[in-house]
Amino acid sequence: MAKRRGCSMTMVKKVADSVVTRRAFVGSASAAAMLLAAGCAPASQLSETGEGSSDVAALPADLDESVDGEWVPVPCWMSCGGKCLLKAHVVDGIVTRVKTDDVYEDTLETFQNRGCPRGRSQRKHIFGADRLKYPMKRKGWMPGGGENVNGDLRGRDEWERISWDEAFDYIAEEMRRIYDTYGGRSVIRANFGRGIAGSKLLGPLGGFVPFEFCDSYGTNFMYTGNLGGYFNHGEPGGWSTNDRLDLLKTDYIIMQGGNPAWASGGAPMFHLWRAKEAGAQFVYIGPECNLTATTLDAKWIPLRPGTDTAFLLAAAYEMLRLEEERGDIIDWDFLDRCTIGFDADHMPEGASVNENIKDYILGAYDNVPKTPEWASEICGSSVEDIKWYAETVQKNNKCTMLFGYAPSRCNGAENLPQIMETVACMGGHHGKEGHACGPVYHFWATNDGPALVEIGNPEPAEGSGVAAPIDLTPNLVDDAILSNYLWQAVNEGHYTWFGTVVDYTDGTSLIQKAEERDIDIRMIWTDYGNSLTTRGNTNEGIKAFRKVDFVLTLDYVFTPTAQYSDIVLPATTPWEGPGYEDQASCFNTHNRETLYISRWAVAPQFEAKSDREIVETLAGKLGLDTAALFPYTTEEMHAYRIANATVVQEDGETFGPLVTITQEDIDRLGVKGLVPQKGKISWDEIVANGIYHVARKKGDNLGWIAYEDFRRDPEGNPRASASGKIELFCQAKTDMLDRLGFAGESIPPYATYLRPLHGYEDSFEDWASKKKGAYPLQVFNSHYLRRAHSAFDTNVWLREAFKSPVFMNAADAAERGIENGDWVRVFNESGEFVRQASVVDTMMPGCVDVPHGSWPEWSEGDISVNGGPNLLNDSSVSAGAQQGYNTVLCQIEKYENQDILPDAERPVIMPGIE
Ligand SMILES: Nc1nc2c(c(=O)[nH]1)N[C@H]1C(S)=C(S)[C@@H](COP(=O)(O)OP(=O)(O)OC[C@H]3O[C@@H](n4cnc5c(=O)[nH]c(N)nc54)[C@H](O)[C@@H]3O)O[C@H]1N2
Ligand SMILES: Nc1nc2c(c(=O)[nH]1)N[C@H]1C(S)=C(S)[C@@H](COP(=O)(O)OP(=O)(O)OC[C@H]3O[C@@H](n4cnc5c(=O)[nH]c(N)nc54)[C@H](O)[C@@H]3O)O[C@H]1N2
Ligand SMILES: [Mo]
Repeated sequence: MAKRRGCSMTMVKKVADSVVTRRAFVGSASAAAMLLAAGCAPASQLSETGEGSSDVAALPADLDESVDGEWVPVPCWMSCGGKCLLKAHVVDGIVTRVKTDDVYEDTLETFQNRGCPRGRSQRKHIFGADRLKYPMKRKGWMPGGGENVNGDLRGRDEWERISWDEAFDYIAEEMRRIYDTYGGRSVIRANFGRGIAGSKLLGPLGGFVPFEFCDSYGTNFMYTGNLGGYFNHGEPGGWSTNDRLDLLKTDYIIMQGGNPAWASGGAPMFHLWRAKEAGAQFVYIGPECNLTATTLDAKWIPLRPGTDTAFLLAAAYEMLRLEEERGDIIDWDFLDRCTIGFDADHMPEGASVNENIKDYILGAYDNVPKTPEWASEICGSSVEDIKWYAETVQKNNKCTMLFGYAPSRCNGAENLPQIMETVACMGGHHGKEGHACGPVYHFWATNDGPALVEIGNPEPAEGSGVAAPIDLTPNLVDDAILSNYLWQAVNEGHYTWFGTVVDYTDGTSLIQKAEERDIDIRMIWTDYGNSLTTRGNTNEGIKAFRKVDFVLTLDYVFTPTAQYSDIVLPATTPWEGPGYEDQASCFNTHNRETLYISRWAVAPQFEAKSDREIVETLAGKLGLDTAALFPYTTEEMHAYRIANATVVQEDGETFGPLVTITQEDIDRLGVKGLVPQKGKISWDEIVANGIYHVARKKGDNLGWIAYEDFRRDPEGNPRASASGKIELFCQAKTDMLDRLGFAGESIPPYATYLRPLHGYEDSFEDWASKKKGAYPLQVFNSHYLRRAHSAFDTNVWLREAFKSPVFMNAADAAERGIENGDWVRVFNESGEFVRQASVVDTMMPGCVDVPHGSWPEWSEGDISVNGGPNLLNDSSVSAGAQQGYNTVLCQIEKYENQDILPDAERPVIMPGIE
């Protein structure tokens, strides 16, 4: 095999850390060839030098931790919704070990922010053998459109290594042509808005078509502000819950969806465990008794995916019945003062219908009382459990009701945020010690409230003599496309426009009247995203990728999105620098009490360049004013963020500088734009520690009881809803859904049951006689331990630790002759893939979990192995324009070939020929 070009011994040493298991790389010659073709070095090539040993134990002696080195706080930045502290032990520019938070004592005051398996194996990702190493071009593609494109070859073409100069020339030439001929409306940026390319290149060039995204927060994203509940966490929030110390005062912690043991950043399991020690009883409602539920010894109430609204309607019915029977169940005072629309006596002015939720629940409008028996048939929870739940959430119990967002990532979940509130308000579970209702999600899960310490803006200090940055036009195009329709819009040249979804500051809907528009997409730009894996309907996505003139991807690894691109550029990770500008995602305050100050630990690997350098070079070539776009170096930006960080003061309310800066520091750092200031920790100390933790104590002045002021004085502290109250009747919701027009008919302003497309009822050919249909199993997609979405899927350590299975119930498996570990075909009308069955007793019969984010890989000919759940997803949208990830149906059968090796035992190969 040819020696690697342009690769010095130091470079080889840098990848010596790429521990690749022997088994993982006893690959076929063709697999190795594919890796090479994709700009990645296979392990065999590493061992050629004698240095890239293939076993952890065989790390060269000079990589031993006992050798002097430095522990550098490094970012753990993938999109799991949280942050933990990571430190890399660096010796001569090589990372030898990784550890996690040992800066603070692991006490109730300053719990440790300990890394998960993904964080701890991050170096296997950054220095992995599958890391992209140099720019690559698809052989069949040339700039110019038309015959030069050979779009059909995308995904199965050959690749060639090109120089950076060649890459920049090709890209600039093609982008100039596309922007000149078709303008910004012809360019899609297929990610979630992270990274700098949007604001510093595509925006100023003439804009780009973003995709509108409701799929993470589900229906909570659309109108929580209109309901009266929104709380801004710096990302679209939802309802607010109380802080972690208040959890110690609650009697019942009721989780409906959610799985922090797998999928919440920060330390929610620590906080939940403390609550358990303090005597809280746990309840878990969902299709699986998952790791969170079993760890906390929760009472499990099984419930089918997409049926939470039915369950909660019946709970409300039962609460009304109990109130009638014995009284003292419903918090009438809270309903009366703080909500509108519960009954005929509390209707808002200008209501479009003279109806209310109470009478709907009792069956006044459709002759269907929403009894536990009615709901049980749909949601699968027993009548007994529904009744038990209703009795438990009554006003005299201190309840913390925590909702995951998986239940709202369902078709037909439009009314879920509202019925959840209806039940919470009936029990009065807002604004009091020990009572709360809201999400268990991302970094604020189980420890909500305003941040107590925050990173600053990357701007010089006022009075330092260095000019502040100018405001940039972020985007010139008002053509947001619904993410579900993105691929169809490309393929059909047509889409339904409705503007932007929500106002981030107060959570109210911005949706405008839907309008049919033509669109002609010519270029797909991808940085910081893996849309061919993570967007619905992968097969439609492949068609879209094949249709356009040009696809460009910037990433560290050869993702499926890269595989279907024309030029792929190797980006640096935030562990490499200087040059990584998008540090916001690495520094953000998480868990309100902690702030991370991480930095780069090693030089850029191989030929990788930072996103910033790539964008800056292209901006220059395309005639933009780079000095205005990039006024500061990344080192300066890093220093400004630290200098501008703020922390809560002794009064518990005001904020002051976090870091003390002396003139000596400024002289030593050599950064212009800093001025001396007095803070709580020295520059050197925070930079060495990598973390600052605001200590909490029981009874301190930093606690947070959500909606406490509102509960006390709703008129004096109105919410962002039209009435200022919590709207159990929300005209704005109905008006917004009407403007969208996706429902076909108007949905009432109170919470009704909407039969979900591809939900449980649709699993029957005939609902009345209960005859099952061709796709009888309900699929949900957990956010899995092995990955952060699609990231880390090729990480060899994580592959070994966590397979990529489909979890199914033992009875469903037995019925199909399937045993644990068998390869099975998972299929429906949209697509199919093969995975190993993991047969469990913790899953509700009829439900299967296909963990989200696995890379579709076509090593079994036409059928994908491990294929992502989005192969099963059609592009349908629900009334609220939701991507119904957890309302998908499938069938499963034993696969004919049982000789497939689990991916941990195969080479890391790229998704290939379709
Ligand atoms: N390890 C890991 N962590 C992550 C991520 C990741 O990719 N990997 N992604 C991060 C991001 S961006 C997000 S959005 C969050 C997602 O966080 P969540 O939405 O909380 O996570 P999921 O794993 O989708 O769902 C959690 C549980 O909800 C239950 N469930 C599924 N459908 C339903 C339903 O319809 N009703 C009810 N009651 N329960 C249901 C399932 O039992 C599942 O275990 O995770 C974040 N954290
Ligand atoms: N079927 C199904 N689909 C889902 C979900 C589901 O539950 N089911 N969940 C949805 C949710 S909640 C979410 S949030 C989305 C997430 O969807 P995505 O954001 O597309 O998912 P990621 O896998 O996080 O993609 C990030 C990519 O960016 C790369 N990257 C990371 N940092 C950088 C950087 O600094 N520069 C560059 N150039 N690249 C970088 C990573 O290597 C990775 O390939 O997926 C959604 N898709
Ligand atoms: Mo998400």
